[in-house]
Amino acid sequence: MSRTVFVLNGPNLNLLGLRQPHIYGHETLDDVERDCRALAVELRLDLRFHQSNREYEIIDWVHEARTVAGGIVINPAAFTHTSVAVLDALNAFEPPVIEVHISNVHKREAFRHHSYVSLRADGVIAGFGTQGYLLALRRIARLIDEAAA
Ligand code: CA2
Repeated sequence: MSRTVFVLNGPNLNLLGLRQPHIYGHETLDDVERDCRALAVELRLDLRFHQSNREYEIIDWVHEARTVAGGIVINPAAFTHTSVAVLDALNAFEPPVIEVHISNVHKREAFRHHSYVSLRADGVIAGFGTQGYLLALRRIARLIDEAAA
């Protein structure tokens, strides 16, 4: 099993830490990437970290992951609640997928309670702040280790 893990971030997450800190905290996406890369060294993972506001780019990265990755950590942001296309792409990816939400989507508006991506995700983390990304990486590393054992 490949130790390459894609960390994919959906629309508006480039604004992380710059707006709405009461919901999403003060860390920027660059901070999240730095923390993920530091943990990846410990977990012996090779990280590909991406963010896009364009649905097709997220889909193209999932397709690319099919050929090289042992897992995907994805915060699809608003595409979580709207995108059958992202779900279809993830359904064509076999290794583990962990869905991450910084906020507790279940404590928020009703439209955030449904996730297309959850129909595919092997695990979902919500409401742990940006620490959720690190927990997701630990889970993916464990699943990769177990598959190799
Ligand atoms: O809680 C999460 O991680 C979300 O995936 C974030 C999405 C939201 O649509 C989901 O329902 C839950 C929004 C990402 C936008 O992030 C921003 C961060 C700072 C300022 C503005 C937007």
